[in-house]
Amino acid sequence: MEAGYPPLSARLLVNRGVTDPEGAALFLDPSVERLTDPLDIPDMDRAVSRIRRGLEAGESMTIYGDYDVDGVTASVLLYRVLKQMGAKVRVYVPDRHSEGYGLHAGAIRAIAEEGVKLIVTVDCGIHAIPEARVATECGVDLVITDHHECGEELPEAAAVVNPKRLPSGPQRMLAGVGVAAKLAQALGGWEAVAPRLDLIGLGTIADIVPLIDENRIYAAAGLTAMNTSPCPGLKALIRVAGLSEKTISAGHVGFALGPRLNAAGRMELASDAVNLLLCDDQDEAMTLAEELDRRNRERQEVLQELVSAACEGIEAQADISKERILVLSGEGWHKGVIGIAASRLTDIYHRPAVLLSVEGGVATASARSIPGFDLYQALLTAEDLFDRFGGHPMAAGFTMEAGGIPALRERLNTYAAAHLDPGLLVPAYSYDAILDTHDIPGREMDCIGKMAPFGLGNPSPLFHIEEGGPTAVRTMGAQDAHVKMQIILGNGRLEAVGFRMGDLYPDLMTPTPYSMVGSLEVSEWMDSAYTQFIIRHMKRTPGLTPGAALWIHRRLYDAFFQEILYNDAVPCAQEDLFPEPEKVSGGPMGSLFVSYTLAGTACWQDYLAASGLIGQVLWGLGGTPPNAVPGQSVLVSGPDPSRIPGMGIGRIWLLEAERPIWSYVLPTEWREKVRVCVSAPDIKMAVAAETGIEREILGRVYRYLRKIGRAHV
Ligand SMILES: [Mn+2]
Repeated sequence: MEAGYPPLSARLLVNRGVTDPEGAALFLDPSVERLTDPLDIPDMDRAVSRIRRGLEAGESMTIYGDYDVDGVTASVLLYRVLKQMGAKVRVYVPDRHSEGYGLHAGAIRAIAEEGVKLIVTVDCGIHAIPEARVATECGVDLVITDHHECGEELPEAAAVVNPKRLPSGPQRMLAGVGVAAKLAQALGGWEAVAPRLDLIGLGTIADIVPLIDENRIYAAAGLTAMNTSPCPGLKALIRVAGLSEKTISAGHVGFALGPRLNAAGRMELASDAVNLLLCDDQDEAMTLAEELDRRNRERQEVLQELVSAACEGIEAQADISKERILVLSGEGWHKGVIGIAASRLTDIYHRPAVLLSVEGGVATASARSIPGFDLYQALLTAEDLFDRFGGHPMAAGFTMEAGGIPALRERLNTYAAAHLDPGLLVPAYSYDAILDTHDIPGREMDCIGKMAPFGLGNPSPLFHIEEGGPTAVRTMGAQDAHVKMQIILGNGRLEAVGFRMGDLYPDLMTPTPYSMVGSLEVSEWMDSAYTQFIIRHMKRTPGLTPGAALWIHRRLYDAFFQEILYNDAVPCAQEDLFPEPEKVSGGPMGSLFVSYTLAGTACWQDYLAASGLIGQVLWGLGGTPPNAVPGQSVLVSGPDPSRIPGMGIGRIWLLEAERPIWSYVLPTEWREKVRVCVSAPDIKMAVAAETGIEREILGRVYRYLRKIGRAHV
C-alpha cells in the first residue's frame, strides 16, 4: 500500500484484499455512482422486455418471494416499483411451515387460476426446473431472479436473471434483494431505486452476504437511508426495537431488526412482514410492528426454553469430555426455532450440535457445525437412518424415526472421534494487527470508521494486545453485567470495556497481564470523544509475574491453614486415594491441570508450552476462568474445588510431589478422574522446598498460637 494511509489502517485494508490506492479510495468511499450497469447481468434485457410487455398489456402479475428478510424486502421493493409503473401486481410469499422455501407447482397453479400471466420470482427459482414446466403448462410466463448458486441446468423461463451466471464481477455476490434492485433499476432507472435503498440495505445485511463489492455499496447507502428516511414500516420497527435514538449499524440490522422481521416467517405468516414494509401509514405501521415485536419476544421465550432444556439435557446425560458432537432430542420442541437453538448450542459448547424435535415417533432435526468440521460428511455415515436429508458442511436438516436417535448419536460420535480434531473445539481468535500502544492517532480512527459497515467479508477490525495489564477495573450495567477498565499499554493507559464479561471481574482483581483481542471504537462522554478498546476475548498470559506468584503463595498458606490445620478429618492413606503415577497425556479438551505451588505452576506451563497446548489451555488462579468453553482443558493454580465446574472434565492431573495437600482437599466425586503425573526430579525438589519447609514452620507457628490461645484469631 502506498503512503497516504496511516500504518494500522493500511494494514487493515491489505487484510481485506485492498492493495492499491485506487482500491482503497473505492473501499473507503462506497458511493452508488460506482454501481455497475444492471444490464451487465445475463438475461436482464429479456426480463425487462417481458415485464414491459406485461405492463403495456395490463396483465396481472405476481411477485413470488421468500419468507426470510432478503425475500421479503426483495418482494416489497419490486412491488413498489412495479406498482408505481402502473402494474396490476400482487405478492406471494410461501408459508414456511406448510410449503417451505422456493417455487411450488401447487402455488403456480393457484396463481394461474386467478388469471395471472406473469410470475416474477425474487430470491428463489434457480433450481425450479420442473416447476418452470408447470408454469408453461398453465400459460404463465416466468421471470426468475435469484442469487443462489446455479445448477448444471437452468429452468426454462422468459428470463433467468442471476449474477452467479457471470464468471466474475462486483455483482456476483448480491443478495436476492440486490438482484431485485438491479431489475428495478433496469426497469425504472435509478429514480426507482433511490427512494428504496433502506429496503435494499436491510435485506442485504440481514441475508449475511459478504459486505464487499456492490453489497458494500448497497449496505452503506442502505444504512444512510435507514437513518435518514426509513419507510414507515421500517421506522416503526426501529422504534419497537428501542433504536430510535441510535445510529443504526449493520449490527443492529443483524441482531435487532432482522430477527423481528424473521419472527413473522418463523412463528406465523411471513405476509405480516410484507404488510409492514408495504404500509404507508405510520400509525398502522406501529400497530403491525408491535405485533411483530410481540411475536419476536414469544419466539425468544420459546427459544430460551428450548436452549435451557437442551443444556440441562447435556449436563444430565452427555459426557462432553468424550462426545464431540452434541445430539439432543425433545418431545414437541418447536420446529421453527430448533435451527437457531442448535446455533446457540454450538456457540455455548463450541462443538457441532444436532437438535431433534420429536412428534408422534418422527424426529425433525436441525444440525449446525463449527468452522473446520464437515458435519454433512459426518451425517452421511447415518444416511440410512434418514427419510429426508439435505445440507452443507456447516448446517443440515433431516427427518428420521425417533427410535434411531441413539444409533445416530453413536455413529456421529464414532465418526467425530476419528475425524474431529479436538483442537477445533477450542475457539481461536484471529486478529488484523497487534496493538502495542494506548496512543492511537485520530487519523487511524477516522480511517477505521470509514471501513464500516462491517459484517461477513469485511469483519470489524480486530486487534491483539499481547500483554496488557488491567487496572482500575470495575463492573457496570444492570446486574454488573459488564466490566470497564483501563489497560496499561506502552507508556500509558487505554480505556476498555468488556460487554457481558462481568463474571470475569473477580479474576481481574489479581494483577497479572492479559492477552486480549478486541476492536477499537470512538466513544463519546459528555462533550469529549475518546478511543475505547472493546474486548471480545481475554485470557491470562502464562508466566509467573510477581503478582501471580504472590497470589499463589497466599493461596498455598490459605489451603495449608484451612485444609490441613483446621480440618479435623484425617485423610485416608495416600495409596488409597491416588493411582500410580503416569506420563501426562492431556490434550486441549477434558483435562484439568492443577497445582498449589509456584514450581508446580511453572512445571505445567512448561509442559503446555512444550506440547503446543499453551494457546488452547486457559490459566486460572483459584478456579476455572469463567470464559472457558465447557470441556476446555484448563490449568488452575491454587485450586478451590468449589470454583471448578466438574462438567466436561475427564481427567484431573496432579503433580506427584503435591499429593500431601491434595489428600485433604480432593472432593470425593473427583477421585476416579485423578491421574498423578511423575514430576521431573528438580521440580519435585522445588515443590518440596515450597511446601515441606513452610509446612513445618507453619505447623510450629500454629502449635505456638494454639498454646497461647490465639489459634482462631
Ligand atoms: Mn437470499
